[in-house]
Amino acid sequence: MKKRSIILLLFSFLAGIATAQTSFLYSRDVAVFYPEQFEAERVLPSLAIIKDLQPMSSLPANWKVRPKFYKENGKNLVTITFDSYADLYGTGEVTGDLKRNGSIVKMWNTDNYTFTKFAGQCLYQSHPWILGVRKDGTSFGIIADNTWKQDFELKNPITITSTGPLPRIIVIEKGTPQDVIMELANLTGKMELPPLWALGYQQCRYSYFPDSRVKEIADEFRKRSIPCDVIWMDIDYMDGFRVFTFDKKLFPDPKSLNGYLHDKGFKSVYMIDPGIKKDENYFVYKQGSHIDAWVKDKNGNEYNGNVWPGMCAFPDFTKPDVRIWWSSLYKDFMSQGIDGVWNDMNEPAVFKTDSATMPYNNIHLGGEGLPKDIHARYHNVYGMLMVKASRDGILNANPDKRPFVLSRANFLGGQRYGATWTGDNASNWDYLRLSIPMSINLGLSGQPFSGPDIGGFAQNGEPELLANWMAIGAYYPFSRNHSAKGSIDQEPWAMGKKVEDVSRTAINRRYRLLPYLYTQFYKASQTGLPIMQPVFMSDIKDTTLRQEQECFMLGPDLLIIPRWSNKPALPKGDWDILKLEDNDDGYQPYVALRSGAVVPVGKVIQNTGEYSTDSLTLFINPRKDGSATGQLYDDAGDGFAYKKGDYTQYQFTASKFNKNELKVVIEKNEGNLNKDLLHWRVGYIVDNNIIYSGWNVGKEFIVKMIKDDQDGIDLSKLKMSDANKRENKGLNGLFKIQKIQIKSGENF
Ligand code: MIG
Repeated sequence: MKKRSIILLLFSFLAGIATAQTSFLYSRDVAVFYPEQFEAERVLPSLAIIKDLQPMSSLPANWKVRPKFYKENGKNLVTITFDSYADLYGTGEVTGDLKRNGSIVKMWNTDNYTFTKFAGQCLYQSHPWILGVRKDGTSFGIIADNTWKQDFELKNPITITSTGPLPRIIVIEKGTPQDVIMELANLTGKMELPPLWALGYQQCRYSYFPDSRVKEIADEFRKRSIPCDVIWMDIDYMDGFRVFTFDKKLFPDPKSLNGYLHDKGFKSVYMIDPGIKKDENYFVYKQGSHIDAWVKDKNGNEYNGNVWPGMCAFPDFTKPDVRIWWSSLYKDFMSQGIDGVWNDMNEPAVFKTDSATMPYNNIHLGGEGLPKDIHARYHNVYGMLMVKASRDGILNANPDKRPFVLSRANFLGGQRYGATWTGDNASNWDYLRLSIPMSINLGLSGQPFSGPDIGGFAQNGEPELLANWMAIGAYYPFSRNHSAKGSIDQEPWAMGKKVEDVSRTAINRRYRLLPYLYTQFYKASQTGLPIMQPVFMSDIKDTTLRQEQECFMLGPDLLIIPRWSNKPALPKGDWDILKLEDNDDGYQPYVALRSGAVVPVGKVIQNTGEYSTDSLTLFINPRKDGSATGQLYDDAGDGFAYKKGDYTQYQFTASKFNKNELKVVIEKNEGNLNKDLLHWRVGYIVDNNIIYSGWNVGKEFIVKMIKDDQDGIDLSKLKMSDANKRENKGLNGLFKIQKIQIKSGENF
């Protein structure tokens, strides 16, 4: 096809005129496919894709993964046949196994308490995205660029059923899964670098109140020397669940409460829901009504639905003026000394309905290119548009600070606006196991910043579970303990000394790993690569790793092996186990260091306010030839000066010096930040023990290398706990596929 005719075709899609199915290359490795009779005005503009997908050239004849679009029984279908073998991943945060072949995923944001509704096939976020990894590691990615409800059947061929119009399909072809994910980030955007404090350990429950209880919790952390950065305020701080207000009795002076927390090195995060109480005397309802902010019912009247505050109106976040107004509400709110915001219930969840949300034929007015359309079209992006407006508001309120928003609902590309947690899990082993593939698949879907409620939300936990969950919880990108109203306490100390000690050790480890972890966050913000990675990414040609979902990688250099993992599939090669404490408590996962890696580790601190990159230990696992490399990213930990070059990136390089010596060099290879030279030492492993060099202040260091005689992880030598003998039904056994009943009138 000639360029001109492609452009003509494209013009006619945008004008909504029926055309023949067409395809083109957007870039060398990205193909775009439009169906015949593409209904552009019902699908575009895309809220996921940030690039204008103009044709570069026609599709080469040997392009492998190609969709077919068709209609059958009034349904809009896409089928995609792929090679004879590919392992499928992605599709967001849903339940089930890491490897998603054979599963069904419904793209429909759903408030899904304990994940049991709709057979667990849809949760709070939708990512119409599949990553396919072939035997040889070459990989493809598929985006079904559509916000309407779509069902993905992950067989060969893949079948995508849209309950709205047909999507356009974007296919990425690359040599590795990592390259596919980076291209996904190029198309859908990246996470902005969060403030350092958001990487700290965080404590939540539904809810800490009154304010004296919040202080008590904060004091306990400091008294017990358990590091913690954030205390969270759930809905009970509000006056009758009216967002942007404070209960006069329980939280009479939020500013002084936040000041108290700040003095002790804590940040505070407060919840904001989308449901606005229908109350003529409530300023948010009054202002919103004044600007005609509310989502409309099918007759064009204000829609009301029941949530925590009772009858509520819901901001129509598709309207640009509503987003601006919503942003403006954060100004006074944040001035109370609030550090971050938690957007919940933004699927949007509506009580007393069969669908768990608002009627599909409600009306959103749109604007600035977004057309007026029904809720069915905008449902999946309601949360994303809300968190975008929230982020803008927080940034306007505090322009010199990096915003932090945690959102329950979101959509493909939503990493641009906020982090996420995986919603209402439960305090039992199945959910602990499930949390790992859930966060990994979120990372493989573009969202690197996620984690579950550590300890479990619903139900009462018990000490063994909490100890094991805290031990692994130190390695989730988002590390927060949270529990439901009515459930027993599960702060680190709530279940006795043993759990408290295990928790302290685990959290100490997280804080020691911060130099490495923050570097991984920086890389994720630059490349889109996940922070919590599947084990198979450590060796993409080794197909025995493709189903491993108990162990995971933290960045490319650390392999995390939970003590309860059962015969895990581990990568080959010479991995060193980092013995981080003198005494093994039996709960801390094994942390293995990749051959050829240098990982910077800091000191134990009580919160990120005490963070410093002075006195680093560089853990080194040199290859047989003595070579190893690593990086450290360093900046002020907050603010935006780093965007103007006020940061430092160090490169660590080890090489064989003499026969029994290793030379380690530190170079500043990027950034203008003039920090004092690092004070550092080297730690390397011999016979399972770490040998430390003395401290050094130079740029170069020679250490005696005693022969490293380890040769790969000998699993039989790793001591696993008895927890792996617990009944393990497999993750899919937990959520049996049931027929989904949707009442007539609710379907579309
Ligand atoms: O209907 O705000 O997932 O984390 O504690 C429950 C109360 C509403 C659901 C969230 C949960 C939060 C809870 N919320």
